[in-house]
Amino acid sequence: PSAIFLKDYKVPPFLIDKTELTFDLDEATTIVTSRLHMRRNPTFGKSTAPLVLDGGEDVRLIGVAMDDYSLPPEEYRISEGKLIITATADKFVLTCETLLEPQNNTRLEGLYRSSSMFCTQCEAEGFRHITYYLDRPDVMSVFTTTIIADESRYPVLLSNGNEVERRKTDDGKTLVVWHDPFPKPAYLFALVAGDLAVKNDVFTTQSKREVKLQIFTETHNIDKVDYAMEALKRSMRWDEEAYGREYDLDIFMIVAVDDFNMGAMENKGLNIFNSSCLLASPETTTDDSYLRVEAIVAHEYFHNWSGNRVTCRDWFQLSLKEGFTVFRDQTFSADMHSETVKRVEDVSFLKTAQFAEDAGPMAHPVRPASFIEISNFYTLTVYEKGAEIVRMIHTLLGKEKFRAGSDLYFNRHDGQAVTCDDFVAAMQDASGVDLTQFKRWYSQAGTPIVTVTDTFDAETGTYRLTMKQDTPATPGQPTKLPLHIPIRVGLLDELGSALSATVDNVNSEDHVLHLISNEQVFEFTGLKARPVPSLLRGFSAPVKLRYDYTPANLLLLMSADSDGFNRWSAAQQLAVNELNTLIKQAIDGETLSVNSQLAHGFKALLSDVSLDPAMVALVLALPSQAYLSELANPIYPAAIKQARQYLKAQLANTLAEDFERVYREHSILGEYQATAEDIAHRSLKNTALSYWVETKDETAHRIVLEQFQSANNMTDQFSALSIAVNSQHEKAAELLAAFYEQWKDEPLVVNKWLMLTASQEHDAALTTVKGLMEHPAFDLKNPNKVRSVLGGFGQSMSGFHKEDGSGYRFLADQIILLNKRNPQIASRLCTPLTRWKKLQPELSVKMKTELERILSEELSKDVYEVVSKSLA
Ligand code: DPP
Ligand code: ZN
Repeated sequence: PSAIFLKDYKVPPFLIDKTELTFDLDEATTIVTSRLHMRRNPTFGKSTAPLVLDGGEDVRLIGVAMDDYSLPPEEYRISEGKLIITATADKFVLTCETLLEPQNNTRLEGLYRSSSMFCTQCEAEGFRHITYYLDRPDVMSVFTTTIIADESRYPVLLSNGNEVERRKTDDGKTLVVWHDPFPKPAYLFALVAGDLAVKNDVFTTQSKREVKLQIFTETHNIDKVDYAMEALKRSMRWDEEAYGREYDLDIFMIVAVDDFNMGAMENKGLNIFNSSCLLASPETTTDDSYLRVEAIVAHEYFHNWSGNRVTCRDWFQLSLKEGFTVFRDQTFSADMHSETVKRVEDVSFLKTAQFAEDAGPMAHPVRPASFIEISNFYTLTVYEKGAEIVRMIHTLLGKEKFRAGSDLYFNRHDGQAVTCDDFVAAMQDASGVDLTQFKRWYSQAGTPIVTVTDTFDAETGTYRLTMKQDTPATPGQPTKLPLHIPIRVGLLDELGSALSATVDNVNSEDHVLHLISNEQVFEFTGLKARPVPSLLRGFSAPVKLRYDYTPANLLLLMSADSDGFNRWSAAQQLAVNELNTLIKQAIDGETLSVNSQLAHGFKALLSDVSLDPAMVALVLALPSQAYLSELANPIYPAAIKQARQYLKAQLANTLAEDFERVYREHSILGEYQATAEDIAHRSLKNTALSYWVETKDETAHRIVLEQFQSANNMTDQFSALSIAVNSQHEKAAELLAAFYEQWKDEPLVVNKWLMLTASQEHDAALTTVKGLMEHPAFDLKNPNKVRSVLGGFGQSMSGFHKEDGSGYRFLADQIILLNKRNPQIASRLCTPLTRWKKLQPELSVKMKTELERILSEELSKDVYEVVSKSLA
């Protein structure tokens, strides 16, 4: 397989003004007829280039005609999946008839079956698995879609836009025609057919148009869509208020399907969702999942403007729509709940998973320069780091100018397929802020390290911060240029009060410093004593910050900083420092011991009733094994597990009474509500219980059982179960069995059970996961189940990182098995193996051996790209 390069981009030689599709649906063989109204693209220049249409090996061509002249076989050819027609007019209608086998489509790209329905997934390059087409986002076309199907099995027939016709055919089938007036790229095409239940609602837009809202699911799930419907209406309102963006069609539909490679898809007017990202009920859905449903409903809805009305010119520009839309959904969730809590959660995720990606063999710029398989670039870098770039632009411009920039962007480019440069240009033109150097964030991979040192001159009352930036080399980018890094800073006195200081003639308690060189000095004047700096407030840039804080500094920031995010950040730093000491002891085979300063901080926190319980819970959560692995070099998995368990038990024993008290204080009674307030109480209560149970106190152990049995919501029941499993509660196995019995008919709950079971930390973890693969609840065809079991397993230090390498071998076997069936999922499963270079030497060689074994197989482009780059 070979790479495609951004620098080779050329406008398409042909355009497709209108696309008329007819689907004669059948499980075994579906016939698709397309009529493409095509012409040569005037901006391509004079050309006699042949017409080359994208297709797939799974598309069988029945016939092709040009302006109703059936082409004989010598006038076209098919090569490497592409249909090539040499002689074409300047303007013509191309008719293609293709045959598909939806029930044999296990890749879940193009048209496929999920349970009893038909559905599609076309992003990024799935449309070519339906018919021959110019399958690239800069070819935008007006679609009319006719669906013919058997009414009794497929009463609901949906596509993009508005339904314009419905009638019976001569042979008794139903025929429905949908027309979408907005030109769109093929990746936004969708079709759904099934016997589905529907929930209806209405939204009145700011200009007083009524939009019909519909959510479709299989009948047994329709009682679980109320929350998504409310979230949709909140999203529609928010996008009007925050961005002035109104919905444009008369109908907006969402369909839930069980088998889906991604979370959800923003097809124009017809979003298709993985049911795990749409369905919610108190009994079956945890708080985390509620918030996820809300965020993803919002995300896909927001794409209607940032992605659909203004789309990407080519797939290198993916972050144009994804980074921006993630930023939009993050801000939305912050507005709906708590800004600080949301920020901590997002940053925590970024620093764990995106930083790891940026430090590994698949590191790539937010706007990649090349790829072998675009599906591999739906990454944390494109999404989450991309969102951080937009957030930094927001910081640099300020709220009003940012809004002016986004208005200009949408107005200037409505109906166009554009680039990240176009986005930045609109921001710059509307604000007058020079973003020339800033743009390097799009092209330079790797996480910058910002090292800060300071001095204080008592005589002049001047405090100086010296900042250095350095971005480590990444594959293909040995040297790096300095970035424009906005660093938000405040200063505290020794009691924790905010200090005003003057920087560049501006006096304030909070400054945004512009680090633009490799090294720079910033002067704060007007100070009486040496301050404690609160650096990188709100995580104003996606960098690794290094400053030598004393434990006392960190305790001060943790208890007193006016920036809520940095209070959390200080606690995390303190925990990381203590954990690193313990990890080192574990590696060296010493007895673990630490004089924990964190305990003092936690004690104060647990008694401060003025704090948001959700924030307290976040501060109490020790850095995850995954985050500690990201920080470590090399990674000693067993030492990380041991250190973390040790510190948790220490803190639990020191603060047992506090944890018990907090558990009881935050136990809320009454009906379940997914409000920020109730979620916060549950979160703190369950965090407190997770510590308390570590004391081996009998009451705590009894309470875990009671909560498991009497909980009236999944958050509390599942928390009790997780706590039992993670604390190796003597009844853990019994509870796991009981939970499965209780929920075996609810696939989404079973997925959580699979994940928890597969990620357990114990000696038999590998045996357990092998058992799960044979369990009746498992299904290799369903991506959610594969992710639960194999994704869960990849997190287990004891199972995955078994000393003899058998955990790696097991995962490699599964990747090889899935490689042909579902390349996208197989490729995702490779992620934990891409970290081999960072592992302790004995494990590293074993992991590498497995990667080499995978590479010796005949591989899909997806898996080939990840594995070959990992070994390079
Ligand atoms: N559906 C995926 C998302 O919204 C890809 N566009 O991020
Ligand atoms: Zn998206």
